[in-house]
Amino acid sequence: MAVFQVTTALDTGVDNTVSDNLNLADETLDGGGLSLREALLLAQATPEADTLIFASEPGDTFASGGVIHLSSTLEIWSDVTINGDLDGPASQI
Ligand SMILES: [Ca+2]
Ligand SMILES: [Ca+2]
Repeated sequence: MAVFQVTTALDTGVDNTVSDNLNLADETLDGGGLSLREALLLAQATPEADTLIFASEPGDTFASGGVIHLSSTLEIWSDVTINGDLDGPASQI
């Protein structure tokens, strides 16, 4: 299982696409960081179940929550957990 950390709320331009070689470093370094779409596509390219988390330390994109405006539908076709609960299960965030 791999964990992919989403670091940008962008879903446009190069953050809306992944290259054919599906390389984490390439997708992290293009555009504003690793987008939800990039992380999802990378996760779905692995044979095992993976988890997506969101960068939420102080100073990170999602430190105070955040909204990702998707430019098109996200399709999920493999076992991926999207953990968008930034501060644990006791809150409503
Ligand atoms: Ca990117
Ligand atoms: Ca990209």
